[in-house]
Amino acid sequence: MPSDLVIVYHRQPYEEVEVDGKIEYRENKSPNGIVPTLKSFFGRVDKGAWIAWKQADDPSNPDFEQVIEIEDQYGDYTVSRLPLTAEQVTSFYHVSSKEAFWPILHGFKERYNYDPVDWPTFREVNWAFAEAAAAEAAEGAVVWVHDYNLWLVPGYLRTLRPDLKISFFHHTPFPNADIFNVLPWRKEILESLLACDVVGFHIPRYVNNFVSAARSLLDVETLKREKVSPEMSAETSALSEQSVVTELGYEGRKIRLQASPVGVDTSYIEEVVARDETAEKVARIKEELGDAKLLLSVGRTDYTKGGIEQLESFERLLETRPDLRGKVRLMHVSVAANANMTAYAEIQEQLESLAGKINGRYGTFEWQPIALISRPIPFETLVAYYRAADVAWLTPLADGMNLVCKEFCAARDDDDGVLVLSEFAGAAVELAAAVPTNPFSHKSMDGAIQFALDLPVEERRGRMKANRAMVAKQDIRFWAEDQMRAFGDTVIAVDFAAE
Ligand code: GDG
Repeated sequence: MPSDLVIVYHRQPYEEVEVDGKIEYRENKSPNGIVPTLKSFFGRVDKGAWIAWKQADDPSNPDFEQVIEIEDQYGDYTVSRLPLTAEQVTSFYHVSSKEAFWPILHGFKERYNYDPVDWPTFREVNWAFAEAAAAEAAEGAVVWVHDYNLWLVPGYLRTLRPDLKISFFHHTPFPNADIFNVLPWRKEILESLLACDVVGFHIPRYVNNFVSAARSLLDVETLKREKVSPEMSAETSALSEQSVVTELGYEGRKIRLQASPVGVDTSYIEEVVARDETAEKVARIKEELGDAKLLLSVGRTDYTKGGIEQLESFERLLETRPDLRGKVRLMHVSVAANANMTAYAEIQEQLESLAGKINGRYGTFEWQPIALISRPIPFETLVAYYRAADVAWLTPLADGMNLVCKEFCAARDDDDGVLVLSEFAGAAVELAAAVPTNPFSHKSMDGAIQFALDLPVEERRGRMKANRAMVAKQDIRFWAEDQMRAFGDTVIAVDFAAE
């Protein structure tokens, strides 16, 4: 049976585990993240489909079923697993996407590595995703494609199936023409995106940047521009915009541009917070801390996340504020998602060397200023650290959104804790009550962390209440609903209240 909603997302929507020689498909251990929200849409259609990839030694004869049927709490849906060789995965994902696109998307021209990109393989893999989506989609179905590693899917899909409604969401920033046009495949990528009905981004800045890139190369027309809502224009952020283009015309078609900030599952986080085990964990962490304050930083190991800049600022803090020695601890969680890539391995080494230097310079037998954690922490434990922290210190140089800051706020129903947030995280346009910091400036970085540590309790509460209200308002459901609404009435009715 063909599907009314097809989600194209490079990862599979469950964990595959082998039990007694048989493969079982299980829900991901932690219901945190966007995958469960995406799957929840399957409950609203007669039939859904998910397209992802799976590694195979011989893609023409894979040792697994390519299309499997799943029936779970979310509904009935098929999962198509495109068999890709290890070489194809490395080429399309680790090389083209991570070494060439990722640095450009985040504005790091100097890290852009063009030479190893194999464009024919990138096209081939994207074509395979498009073909698989076309095979599953019913007449007039919605196909929702995620992220830049699938940039060419909309264009191919439009050729294969002109009847479909295609939406594409970027989880990263989108740079302006000056930076985007470093990519030699710029025109092909933009033309593919303009084959969509809806192109989604986290915030208005990325939308306007996309328009700047499109305008530089193609004859696009701005059909509609709207004022940005107050919920997305905090003056404290470097990424705010006053107005945003919401409709473009290209080759006789209208393309809706939609800025919807991804949010977090506040109800799930609150449920974890309410558990007795969480309270016990928080108590243990606080006991361990004694009278020291906990600064918490969480993120993937990536040069975009500003980890080095943060450790350097922490070193200056200990240097200039001897009174804080023994009184603050920084827990820096930096987990490698792509440990085998040179750029990430380098950052990891730099973090380790800097943390070691600071601990060596200031630490004592009783007190180590930095705990550098490189292994993933279970989400429930992470929530306990969110609860125990005095300050969440998040300093990315560029970040599409940054969900950690929202998780931190969602976990603080005690209305305490201070969020220090980079002006260059997408979330900064929403969280006007965060303490803003500019990771490119020593003065700003050092000033913000000291300001946060010295903030009186009433002000902490006022800021946290305001941030929490925004995080609750623009949560994960708001995002999904907003993206779907962009299609107009024709599509899947969204009714979260009915859940
Ligand atoms: C991309 C964009 C955009 C981290 N450490 C642990 C752990 N995490 C979880 C956090 C959070 C997630 O990973 C990280 O999300 P972010 O949004 O902060 O960052 P990216 O991974 O770079 O995500 C980003 C996002 O897509 C969504 O569109 O916001 O800008 O770069 O949920 O909790 N989770 C666990 N242990 C850890 O040690 N369990």
